[in-house]
Amino acid sequence: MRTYTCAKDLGDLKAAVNEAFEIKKNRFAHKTLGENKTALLVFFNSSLRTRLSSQKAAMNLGMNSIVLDINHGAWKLETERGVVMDGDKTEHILEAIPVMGCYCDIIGVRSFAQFENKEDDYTEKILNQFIKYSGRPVFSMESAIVHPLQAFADLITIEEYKTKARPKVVMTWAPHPKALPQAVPNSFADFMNEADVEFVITHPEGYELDTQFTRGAKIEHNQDKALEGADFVYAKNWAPFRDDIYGRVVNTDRSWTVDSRKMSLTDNAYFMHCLPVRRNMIVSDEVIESERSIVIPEAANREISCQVVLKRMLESLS
Ligand code: AN0
Ligand code: CP
Repeated sequence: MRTYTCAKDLGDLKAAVNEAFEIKKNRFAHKTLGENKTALLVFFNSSLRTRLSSQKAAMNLGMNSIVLDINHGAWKLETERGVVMDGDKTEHILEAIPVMGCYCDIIGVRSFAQFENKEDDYTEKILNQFIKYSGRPVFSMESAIVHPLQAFADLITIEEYKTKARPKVVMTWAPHPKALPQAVPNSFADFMNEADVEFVITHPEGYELDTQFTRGAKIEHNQDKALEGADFVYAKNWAPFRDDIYGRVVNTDRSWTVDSRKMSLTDNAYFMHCLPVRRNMIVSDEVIESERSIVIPEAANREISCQVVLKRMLESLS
């Protein structure tokens, strides 16, 4: 595997989930595969789970890892080609990326959507430069429009907890005070569309996601109706994708918050969220603390999803 950005990169998803279960049974089974290999984890944005789970996954495979926080200690990077660099940016990303590639074997990149230019975000301008200029396999640790390590961990979690052959999975928009990227819902939709589930998306008007990710998924604007009979409720805020309101907060309607009444409409559903989550905006204290909340096992599976990806990248080296 040379790049990891979407469900398709995993090939047969069932096989990938089975590989994840095998790794989960014995996460040290391949502890020499990564011997003398180094993962460089580059963060342009904050992280708790991705930062820790990726290092842990690398360690389980016998790899070393180097974490680079671009905004804390590295030179300020220019990302536009052709600019006269007479401002506050000291180094160009076109030198920085190949230099980073010199010191490692695999690179993970976190670079959120900037909401300044939709085309820059939706062409994955930063991530694709890493793919093009680093000379290394590159995986997204949430880039502008995808978060495939999260979505794979979500799928593993659903496969672990499901009690029906084809569970109903409802992804619901929920309110948040700040503009958040579409990466998590995009990748979740990408994976659910490939998985054996009944997938429904619910959001207020104006919050339609890019159809390259939602594809044929059912969209129901009435949240109560969407939640009926759900086996899994996957809550997430995202800012609008639509051109005229791209990346703006146009709705903070707290009637969309997932609370006990909303959960009572479901078939005793499990509650999921990628975290970090703002309580009593996205989800009530009662729901996230309830015994049907699986946000912690979901986060734990981030180690496993990353380990499958690193393992496959290591296997493709040399
Ligand atoms: C980010 C987002 O919504 O994309 C990261 C989630 C994994 N969330 C925040 O910035 C709060
Ligand atoms: N879910 C997730 O990616 O969390 P972090 O932003 O803390 O890495």
